[in-house]
Amino acid sequence: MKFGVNTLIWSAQYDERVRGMLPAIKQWGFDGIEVPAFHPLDFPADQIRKDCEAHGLECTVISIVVQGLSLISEDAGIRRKTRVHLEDAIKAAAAAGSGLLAGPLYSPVGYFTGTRRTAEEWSRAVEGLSSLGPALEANDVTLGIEPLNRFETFFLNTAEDGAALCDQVDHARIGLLIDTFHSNIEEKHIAAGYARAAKHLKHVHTCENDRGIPGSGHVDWKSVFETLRQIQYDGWLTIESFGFALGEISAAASIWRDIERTPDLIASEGIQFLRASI
Ligand code: LER
Ligand code: MN
Repeated sequence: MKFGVNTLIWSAQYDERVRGMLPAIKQWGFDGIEVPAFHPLDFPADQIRKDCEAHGLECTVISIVVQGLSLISEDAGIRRKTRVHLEDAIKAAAAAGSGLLAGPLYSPVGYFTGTRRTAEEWSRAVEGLSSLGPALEANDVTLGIEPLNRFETFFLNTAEDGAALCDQVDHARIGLLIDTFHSNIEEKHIAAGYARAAKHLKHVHTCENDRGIPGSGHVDWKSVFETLRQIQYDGWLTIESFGFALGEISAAASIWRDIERTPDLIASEGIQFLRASI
């Protein structure tokens, strides 16, 4: 297994603040960083690739479907633009040296229709995701679709539904990212969600129930790690959290206070806990 940390802990973009953290991230014991490519055409892929090489780090990439786009929209034009956005994100991930692009890649975080998911929306997601197959092959990238908790999306909340979606898409490069933070809200048992996702599991976000230091809250890590070992998961364990005062990013993640004494501690103490536990 490899250990990663998402740079949204320090900044909304890959910038000098993040670059300055790379020596510490390496020294704390991480194998790689996870960087956001929310706007793939403005993504500094070359810089990230070079910096990672220079510091002996690898990289994974997350993206979102930005406001105004949606793979499940009834508007075929919006769906087409969303596929282009996702293909650009796939290319950006590959250019940064990542073989993985993950995140809630179906509709924007915080987008709701006021009703539950419809069969039409489901079919559009299956069709839209399936259409990304050739771009994934051409760029040697794998997709990790992330279910989110009910307060962030209505479309995909559980590992069960994520696995059903991937069963229908049925593409070796299209699977799931399961995040303990969301699972803690939506699953009866977090570990059971990982067992259900097993066949499709491509990426794991190891987050405490409050997005604080992994190991400091009530996530049942012991059973999660037992299950990950049982299903022979061999991918990334990536700590994801968000700066405490990063404007739009903190707001999107509903971070309204200092979760820990410093953001750094989420990474530096979190990795110690993960390495000692797995
Ligand atoms: C958002 O809650 C989240 O978990 C992120 O991974 C989405 O990009
Ligand atoms: Mn996540």
